[in-house]
Formats: sequence, structure tokens, C-alpha cells
Amino acid sequence: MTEQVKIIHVVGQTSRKMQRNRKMIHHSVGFDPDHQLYNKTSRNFRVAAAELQNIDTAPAEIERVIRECFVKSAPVYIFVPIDMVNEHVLLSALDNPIDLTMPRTAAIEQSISAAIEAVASAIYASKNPAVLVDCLVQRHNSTAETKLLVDKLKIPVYSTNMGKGIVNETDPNYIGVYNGAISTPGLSIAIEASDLILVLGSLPCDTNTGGFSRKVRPENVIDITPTTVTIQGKTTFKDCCIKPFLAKLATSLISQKVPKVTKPILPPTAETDLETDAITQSWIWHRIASFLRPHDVVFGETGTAAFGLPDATFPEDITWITQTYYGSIGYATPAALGADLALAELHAEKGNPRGRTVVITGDGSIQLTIQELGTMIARNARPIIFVINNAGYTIERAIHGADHPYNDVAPYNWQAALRLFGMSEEQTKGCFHRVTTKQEFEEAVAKRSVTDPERVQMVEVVMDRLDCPWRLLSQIATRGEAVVKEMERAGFNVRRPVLKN
Ligand SMILES: Cc1ncc(C[n+]2csc(CCOP(=O)(O)OP(=O)(O)O)c2C)c(N)n1
Ligand SMILES: [Mg+2]
Repeated sequence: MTEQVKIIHVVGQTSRKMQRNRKMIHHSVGFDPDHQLYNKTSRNFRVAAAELQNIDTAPAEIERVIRECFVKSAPVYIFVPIDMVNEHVLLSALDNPIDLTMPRTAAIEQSISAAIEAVASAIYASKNPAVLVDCLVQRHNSTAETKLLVDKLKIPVYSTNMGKGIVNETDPNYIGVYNGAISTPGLSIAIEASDLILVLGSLPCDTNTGGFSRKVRPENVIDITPTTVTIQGKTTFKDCCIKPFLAKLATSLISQKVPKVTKPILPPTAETDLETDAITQSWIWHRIASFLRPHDVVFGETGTAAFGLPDATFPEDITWITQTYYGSIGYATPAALGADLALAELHAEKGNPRGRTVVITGDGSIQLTIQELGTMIARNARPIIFVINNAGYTIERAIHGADHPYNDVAPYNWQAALRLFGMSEEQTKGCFHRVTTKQEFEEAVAKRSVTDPERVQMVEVVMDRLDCPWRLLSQIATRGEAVVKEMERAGFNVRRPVLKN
């Protein structure tokens, strides 16, 4: 729900008779158990549910919630009592594919047309407009439409931490990541000077807005959400589905009327730590960027990775998956399994490019879901997993208790992990790489087994326990001076964000 991701959760239940009789079947809660308790509990975490109690309506109910899942881009549930699986339905129910297109009524068309007219007039009347692209564009399947729009506009384009990879970051109009006061030098000044910002698919949580430090006035914004368009803080058009809206906007704009904007020239972002052999946070994200290739699916796990990777300029056509709003550690590893199986399937069945799945996770996060390595190995998935071994919860050390033992994690033997989860001794040799210096990192990522993997690759990257990306420390610093002092006492080198009122 929080991240607006499509999930179809199929939940088995006790038989309808047991439900009626409130039998004390194992896994129920309490005496006289309500067998719908878990169903009821999930109400705030879904947009639709099919409670399959009646076989006559079950096929239509399943189709209804699958459609809801796609149209609303959010989780749905299908509850299947165990006795329902023996019921029969007509095979013809499968004849017609489920309609996953966005609703198109006359009222919606009218709203979209009126919104397009208003957006176009605002753009034509502006002097130095810009575009800010955020992750809900991708979650609502509107990446292609966004690309069409920015190609047409040819004005400066920015992304957010979570919205990276949607537009081409190597395009001359792409400026960088806007994260409020926690942006690279000059960047926030450049975008905040725009008299009109088209904000697409915004997810305005703290970790995606530099702790709410964006200085953008509503009267300078056209806010295009998955379902509404608001013009400069005044008029809101409802029922504007983002996908058809952006597609139509891109085709209806008249290029000659869009103002020509001089691209802001920003100071180069200097890399630091070049003199040390050690692998540092300021070095690794740029280096990982040059490892990436078009069509890769890249996961930045919550931790230093999610805050470091926004420094990387991606090649074209990267799918960037991170979830720093909900921020549940352990997400990246099983999600990467799903992504890699999907990439293989889409390649085999539709001829899509077989991109690679690249995961950058932490030694803490991966411990929550490491068993999925077993599924990866068993199913011949082949993600490249970079495990940042910094001896614990480094992000949490920066937040509080740098030396407290609750931020330590059990030091695993990562090489043995692949073996434990089912890879043969022989294969493990070509699939595990432990790197402690920049040189070793370079050697590992130059190997063909890593660049073009045939099975799971694990690169254990050893880094200092107190090394953090500047963006993370600045993010934490938005919480106030006392927090900065605590970080500095612990030895962190904090780049203070300038928080204007
Ligand atoms: C399920 C869950 N538990 C706890 C947290 C709090 N938390 C956020 S990041 C983090 C530590 C991540 O450590 P690691 O993966 O090693 O990344 P590092 O910062 O060290 O690179 C923790 C415990 C969370 N976000 N989600
Ligand atoms: Mg760690």
C-alpha cells in the first residue's frame, strides 16, 4: 500500500464449514476463533479482496481483484477456503483475458482534455520550466509515456532518490537528483529557480525529499499524481489516470511553444577518498554506476546502499527498485529473485532483452531473508548480489548508538553461504568474490562470470563500519543539531544541509 506496488496475495483458509463452526483449528487465534480474523486485519493493507465463499461468483471475483491490483497498483487479497479448491468452474471463464486497461469514460476523457489544456497553457506561459520525475510514474506503468513527454519538452529534467532510472540520465537535459537541501552543490538552487515544475508521480516522504526540505512553492508546481492533476496549487482535475494523461499530453504539446531553457551548469561533484586503497562510500557508487548496463534491474536495499546509489549516474533503461518510504530491510533479496525470474521469462516468451539483476544490500538486511539464496540457486536465477560487509547496521550507527552492540550483526561466513544454500563446491569458486580494496573490486567486476553471470554471483564488499554516504548523514542531520553532535562525537563526517525556512 505504502509503496503502491502490485501484489496478489493468495491466502488459504479453513473450510467454509470449519469457519461457520468456529473450530479451534491450529493457527487460529484464541478460543471460539473467528477464522476471518486475518482477512479483517488485512483491510488497511489492500485495495480489494475476493472472499471466495460462493463458487458461482468466484471466477468473476478473482478477475475483479486482479484488475483492481493493476489499475490501482496496490495489493489485493484472494481468500480461498480449503474446500473451494475441489469445486469446478467452467473453463470458458479463462477465454477472455482480464481487462487491465485504465478506465476510460466520457467524464474521464473530458477531465484529461481539460487538464491537458491547463497544463499546456501553463507551460507555454512559463519562462524556465523543469520536470521532476518520481517513482510513482514507474509503479503506475507510465515510464514510456514519461520518456515521450520529456523528449518532447526538451527542458531540464530532475529525478528524485526513488525516481531514478525512469528518464535517461545520460540525456543532455538530465540534471540530477533533487532531494531538497540534500542535493549535490547548486542543484537545489537550479530547480528551485524554475517558475514552473512539472512534478510527475511524486512520493513525498522524508527519505525522498531531503527530510521535507524541498523549497518549491505550490504556485510554481503542476502536480501530476496517479489520478489527479493540480495546476499551480489552484485547480485540481480528478480522474486523470497518469498513463493516458501523460501519453496524450506528450502528443498534444506544441514543441515550438515550449520555452527554450538554458541548462543549468553545476559544479562537478568531486570524488573524495581517491588516495586510499580501501573501498569507500564516496567511491563505490560511482564505480557501481559504470558496472551497470542498459536493461539491468537494480535494487538498492534500505541502508547505506539506498542513500549511496543516488550518487550514481545510471545508463539508459535501468529499472531502479528501492522502497525507502516503507523501508523494510530484507526486501531486496527476495524481490531480486522475483525480478530475475521475470527477466528470464520475459526474455524467453516475449524476446525482451535479458537484463541483469543487480542487488546492492547490506550484511544486516540480507540476514533477514537470506534463505532466498536457496531458491535462487535451485531455480537457476542469476542475480549479482553485492553484500556490503561493514560489520553491522551502519545506517543505524549513524542514527543512534554508533558503538552499541544492538547495531552489530552476527559475522557470517559469506563464502559458505552459497554452499549452504545448495551450490556445489566447484561452482562456488567462480561465484563468490570477497573484495577488500579498490583493486580487488576492479578485478572482481571485470570477471566474465560477474559481468555476464550464468548463476548467482555474490560479491562481498568489505567496508569500514562507520563509513556512510554523505546523503545519509545529511538526511539524518535534518533531525536537528543534537543529532548532528551525536554523529560527530561518534566520528561521522557530516555534511550539514542548509535548511532555509
Ligand atoms: C524490517 C526492518 N527492521 C528494522 C529496520 C530498521 N533498519 C533500517 S536500516 C537497518 C540496518 C541495515 O543494515 P545493513 O543492511 O547492514 O546496511 P548498512 O547501513 O550497514 O549498509 C535497520 C535495522 C527496518 N527498516 N526494517
Ligand atoms: Mg551493514
